[in-house]
Amino acid sequence: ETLARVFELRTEFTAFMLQYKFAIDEVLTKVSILRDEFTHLHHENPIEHVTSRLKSPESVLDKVERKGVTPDFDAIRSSILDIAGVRIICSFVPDIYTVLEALRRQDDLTVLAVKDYIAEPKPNGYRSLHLIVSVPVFLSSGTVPVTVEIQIRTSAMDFWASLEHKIYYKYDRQVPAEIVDRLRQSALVAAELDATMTDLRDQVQALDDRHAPTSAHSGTT
Ligand code: 0O2
Repeated sequence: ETLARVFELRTEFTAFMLQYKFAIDEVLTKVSILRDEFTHLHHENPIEHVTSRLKSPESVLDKVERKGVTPDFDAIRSSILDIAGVRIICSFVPDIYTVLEALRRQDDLTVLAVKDYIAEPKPNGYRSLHLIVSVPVFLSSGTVPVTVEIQIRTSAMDFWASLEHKIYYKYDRQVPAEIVDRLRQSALVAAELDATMTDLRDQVQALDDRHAPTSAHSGTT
């Protein structure tokens, strides 16, 4: 009987995790369509690249324990909101908000929460825009809403965050003060780089606009 329960739980867990995988697939399709549309119709693309990850079962259970969540599927579903994660990397900070607005306009995607760590960086210097969204996943048994965390950041923010993440886990979440300090400093440098790059882009765009052909016939020969 215990063995039967183990198999039952395993099937339930597989079904649980699969829903998050499908939700990632849905969001990736949406982002890929947006990206193609921007490239082909607007001749500019705010999306540099996109990655995704499904939290590992160990990592989900670790978070369940850390947050003191009741270990049942419904409680996990409503408390752990980043089991499915999609990360969108943009070149420039304003692009992040362009992508946010484009996602908000999608009828079948509900933005449940926005955390703007760009307007208000974390004390350690972390910057990114986080969205918690709900997307419908169409299963043979019916449609279920599934939560996905979408992180939107620039390449500079991503560079910083990936190094900080490695350091954080290398020191088992107990990073020495001196390193924390240097990371905070380097986050400021990354923010400065973002600001300079946006300025440069605006300058180049202004130049392009001035030199843009005014004649309706230009470029047709
Ligand atoms: P991984 O390995 O990326 O999955 P909580 O998720 O409940 O602990 P909260 O406020 O709900 O906290 O989530 P928040 O702040 O939106 O952060 C969730 C994810 O954002 C993290 O997932 C990281 O991916 C990223 N993140 C948040 N803060 C930092 C930070 O200070 N440094 C870096 N590098 N990433 C951060 P996980 O599960 O921690 O990690």
